[in-house]
Amino acid sequence: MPSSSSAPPPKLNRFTTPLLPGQFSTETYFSTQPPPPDLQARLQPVKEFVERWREVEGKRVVVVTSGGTTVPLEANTVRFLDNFSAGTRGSTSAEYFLSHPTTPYAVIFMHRQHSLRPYSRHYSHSLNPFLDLLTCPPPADTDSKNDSDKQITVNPSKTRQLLPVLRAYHASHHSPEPTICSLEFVTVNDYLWLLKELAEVVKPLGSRAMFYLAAAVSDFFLPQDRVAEHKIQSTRGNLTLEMDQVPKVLRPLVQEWIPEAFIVSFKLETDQALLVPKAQKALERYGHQVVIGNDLHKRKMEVVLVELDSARRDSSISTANDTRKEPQVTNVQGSVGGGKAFKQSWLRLAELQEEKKSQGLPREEVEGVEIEEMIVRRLVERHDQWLFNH
Ligand code: PAZ
Repeated sequence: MPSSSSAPPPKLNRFTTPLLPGQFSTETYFSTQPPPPDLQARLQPVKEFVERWREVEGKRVVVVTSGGTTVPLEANTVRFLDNFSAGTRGSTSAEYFLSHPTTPYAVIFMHRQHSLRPYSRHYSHSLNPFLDLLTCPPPADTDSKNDSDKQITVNPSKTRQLLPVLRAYHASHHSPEPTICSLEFVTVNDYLWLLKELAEVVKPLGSRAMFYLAAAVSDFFLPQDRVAEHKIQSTRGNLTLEMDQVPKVLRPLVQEWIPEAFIVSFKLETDQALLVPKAQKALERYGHQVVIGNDLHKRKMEVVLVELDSARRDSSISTANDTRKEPQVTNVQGSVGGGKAFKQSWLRLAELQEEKKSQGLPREEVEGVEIEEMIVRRLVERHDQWLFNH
């Protein structure tokens, strides 16, 4: 078992990269860490969902991952480490995929238990409490036979906003042919196993499948044999944790499990200067299609899409200054394969607001726009291209 405390000699993974102590290859991980006990039963509805949509010619399916993973410190879990994410990005994006004007997707929504979900997210936040939607009947005689005394209705001032959300929720979740299917994870181990198995389930869709990996996944974990069974007692003094590295499953996802799919990953940073270089590095390393960089504090206002610029692969390209016009293209020195070029395009909420304003939308609608609408719109165009090329 890799662990820096026992300091075994470096092993090689299947790509012959030396593994440092405390690093797991994907193979070692899945052969030593047990799957969640009910994994296959949980996947069954997803298999049926994929089978149904596969028969609809041209229908696209997106796997959206959303929310943060936990790393439990105890098997009977009282304490755990968590990754930052409320599930806003994932649940909001899922809605825009479901309602895309020309190409509505079917969505497999793989999310952290109790994190935000499409449609219900509008009313689960403390800023918009669900109970404030309702009118409260006056206190009634509890013995009254008159049921109209006890009826609860939606406050008329809220129905205009609620109705389209409710309709979209019912159409996607409760129609005879639902367009969303959900799967929950809690721990990073649940997440990794679900992602691996989902890739196999979705594989028959080929290039019609997209992965939109917005979940915040822990980079570190505690191997099962080092997790305490019971609550760790404070009487034993201070607590020292030594965690191992989670394998980078993006590589096998892209290169082995489902190479035909269109794959989008996210990169979260707190130093904006790192966004583009780290996104480029991820693209070089894993060879997928798009990395979306977002800064923790500005993630609702702007994001950057970074892609390989295959048209300019070997040319020497200078950096443009204005990132708001044409996608900026930069050349990366010393990249794997040599001379790889990337293009980056910034998406900014202010631009979407301008667009809506120029279409004459009322002020409250302009103010309510979300950056995920732009992200999804752009990705659907890229997926069109991917399908055309394949
Ligand atoms: O769910 P949320 O809106 O609160 O946060 C979304 C996010 C910042 C976790 C997501 O956009 C993201 O960057 N996910 C990848 C995180 C990472 O680099 O592991």
